[in-house]
Amino acid sequence: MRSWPASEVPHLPDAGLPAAAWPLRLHDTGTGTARPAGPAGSGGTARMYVCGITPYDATHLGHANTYLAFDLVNRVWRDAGHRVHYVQNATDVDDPLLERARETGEDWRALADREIQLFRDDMTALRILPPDRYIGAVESIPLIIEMIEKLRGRNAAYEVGGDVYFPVAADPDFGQVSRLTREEMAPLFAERGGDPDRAGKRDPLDALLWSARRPGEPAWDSPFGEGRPGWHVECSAISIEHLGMAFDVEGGGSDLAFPHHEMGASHAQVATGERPHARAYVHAGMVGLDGEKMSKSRGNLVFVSKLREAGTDPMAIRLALLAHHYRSDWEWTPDRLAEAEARLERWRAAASRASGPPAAPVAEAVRSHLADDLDAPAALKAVDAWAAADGTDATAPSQVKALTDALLGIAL
Ligand code: 5CA
Ligand code: ZN
Repeated sequence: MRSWPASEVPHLPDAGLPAAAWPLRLHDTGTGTARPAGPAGSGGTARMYVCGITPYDATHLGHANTYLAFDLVNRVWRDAGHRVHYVQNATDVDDPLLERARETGEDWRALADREIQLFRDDMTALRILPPDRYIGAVESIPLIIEMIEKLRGRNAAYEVGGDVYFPVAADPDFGQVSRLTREEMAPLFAERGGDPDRAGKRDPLDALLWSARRPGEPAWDSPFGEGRPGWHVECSAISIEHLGMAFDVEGGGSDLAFPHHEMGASHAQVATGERPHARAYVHAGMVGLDGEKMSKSRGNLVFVSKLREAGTDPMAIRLALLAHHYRSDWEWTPDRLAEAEARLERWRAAASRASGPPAAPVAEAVRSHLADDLDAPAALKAVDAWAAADGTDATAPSQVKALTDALLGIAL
C-alpha cells in the first residue's frame, strides 16, 4: 500500500557531545521498566512496528497522539545516526470496519480507501514521518495464511465450527507482554474483540486466527476453508515478515497491550520457535474527551481533519499533543489548543529574531529529555526558556529552528 510523503528532516550538528551520547530509553510494558531501545552507539538499523488504524473514523486526536509518540522514537533514532526500518499496518478488513460499512450501506473497500487517504493526509499535515512499509491486511492474506499454516504445523491451532483458534497454552511465555493475571485478562479480552464465551474453545482466552465465511462478508480461500483473518495474527505475520523476530519496538496505544500485542507475540513465538517477538513493547496513553476515552464506539471524537478545516495550524495540534507525556492519559479541551497556539507564536517570533541565546544548551536539553522515555513536555519547556531569553548569537535562531524541526517535528 502507498505510504505518505516524508517531510525533510534537517541534520543537526553535534553540539559539544554527539547526539549518540543520549541513547534512547523507553518504558517497556513487558518488563515494566525503562530500557535502552534500538541499536547501541551510532550507525545501526533500528526496527519498529507500530499498529496502524482500522480505517473508519480516522484520524481522531487519540490516534494522532499515538502516532506522534512513535514519530518521536523515529526522530530520536535518526538524530543518533541510526537508520530506521519502520513498518505499519492498516487493518483494512475486520469486524468493526465491516459493521460500520453495513450500517451506512457503503462498500467496505470504499470506506477503507477513503479513511486511509484521510489518515495519510492528516499524518502528512502533522509532519509524522511515514513508515517505510505501509501494509494492509488484505494484501497480506497469503502471508497470514502461511503463518496460520505454521501454527497448525506446530499443533498450535484448532477448529471450532469452521473457525480456527490459537490455544494460548501453546506459548509458555503467554502473559509476559502485558504482565496481567488471568483475572485481569478476562474482562479486557471480552471488551477488546475477544469471544470468551464461544462454546467449544479450549480456553476462554484462545484467540481467533481465521474466521470462517459468513453470509454477506468478504472471504478468501485457504487450506482451512474460505474466510478472513483474525486481528492479532495480521500484525504478527506482517511484523515478522518485514522486520524479522526480536525487532526493537512494537508500539501502539495502551489498549493494545492486551490482548493484541500479547497474542501477536505468542503467535510469532510459537510459529517461529524463536523469542522474543519484540525487544520492547511500548504503549502510549489514552486521550479522552469529557471523562471518557476518545473512541469510535463512544463517538466522542475530535478529528484532526476537522480542526484543519477550521483553519487550525497543524503545528499547533502537534504542540498541543506534545505538551503531554506520551504515556499519560489526558483529556482534550479547547484550552489546550489555545495554549499551543500561543506557544507556537512565541517560538516563531523568537526564531525570526536576528539573534538569541546560544543553541547548544537547548539542543542538549531537548536531546536528553527525549532520550529519557520521550519527555516531550520537558523538551518544550527547554525551547520555551530559550525563546524567552535574549542573546547575541546570530546563528542561534536558525539552529533552534532546525532543532525543533528535526527532533520535535515542529516547523517554525
Ligand atoms: N488496527 C488496530 C491496530 S492493529 C487498531 O487498534 N486500530 S485503531 O484505529 O482502533 O487504533 C489505532 C491506534 O490508535 C492504536 O494504537 C490505538 O491504541 C490508538 N488509539 C485509539 N484510541 C486512542 C485514544 N483515545 N488515545 C490514544 N490512542 C488511541
Ligand atoms: Zn496491530
